[in-house]
Amino acid sequence: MDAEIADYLKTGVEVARTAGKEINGAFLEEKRIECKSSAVDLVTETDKHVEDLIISTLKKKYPTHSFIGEESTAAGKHCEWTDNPTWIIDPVDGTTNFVHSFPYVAVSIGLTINRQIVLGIVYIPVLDDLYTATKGGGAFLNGKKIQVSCQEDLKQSLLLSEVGSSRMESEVTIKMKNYQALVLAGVHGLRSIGSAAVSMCLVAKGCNDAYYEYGIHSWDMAAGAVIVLEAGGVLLDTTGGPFDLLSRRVLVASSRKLADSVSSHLTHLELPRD
Ligand code: LIP
Repeated sequence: MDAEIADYLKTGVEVARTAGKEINGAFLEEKRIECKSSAVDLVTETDKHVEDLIISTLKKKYPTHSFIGEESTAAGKHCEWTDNPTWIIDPVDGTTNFVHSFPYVAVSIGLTINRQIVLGIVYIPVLDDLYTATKGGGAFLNGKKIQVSCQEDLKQSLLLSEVGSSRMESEVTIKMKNYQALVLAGVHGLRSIGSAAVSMCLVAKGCNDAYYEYGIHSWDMAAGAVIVLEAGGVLLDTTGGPFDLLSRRVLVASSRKLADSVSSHLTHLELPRD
């Protein structure tokens, strides 16, 4: 691995672990909750504090780098993605899980250079599971190489998706229609665990075969995207076209064949870009 990327990875892992300690410390405590875009789009003090901690640590070490963070964007900072090295951060991916002390909560840190995702770190502090990947360097869970399943058959597959935080009837209707189409197509199961980053890592690890979601953001997907690719998976737009980090939608799968089968059952949602 390139020495510069190795240094970024080491720093990113250190800060993710520090952030994880903060999340674990607050996990069973009572949380002060605020709402963002909807009554079910939640944020806690921990989200804000952990994002500040991650960005200030990385900024100190890499003062010329750029940053996109979920909570800074929610607070009004423009989401500007350029060729400059850009850290894309979700301090607490799975905030609703965190609020309910449901353990799938992750620190998600991706780094893009020239708008290519070059590294991804997803740390689930409650489980002490650390997923990492660098472009061309493979994907790992707690230092052990991981690989997607070899599933190609929709009828033999276990899938993941989410209803998300929009409560617009037209969006919810399409999401439910998609669930119904896949269930009736005969999948083994369709799970929702409340975190895009964790969902992508479970596909990378091979214990789930595909995940798609509409309505998520670059910070939910950046790290998981490179982890799935480096584990041998495919990363696409939900239509089966090329993945676009700002498009608010994603489809990952163990194989192109399975991705195409999932995509063919979806009614697609167009969403405002990040
Ligand atoms: C969450 C995503 C999840 C989605 C939720 C939410 P957050 O991110 O990871 O997949 O369904 O609506 O966007 O807001 O907890 O960081």
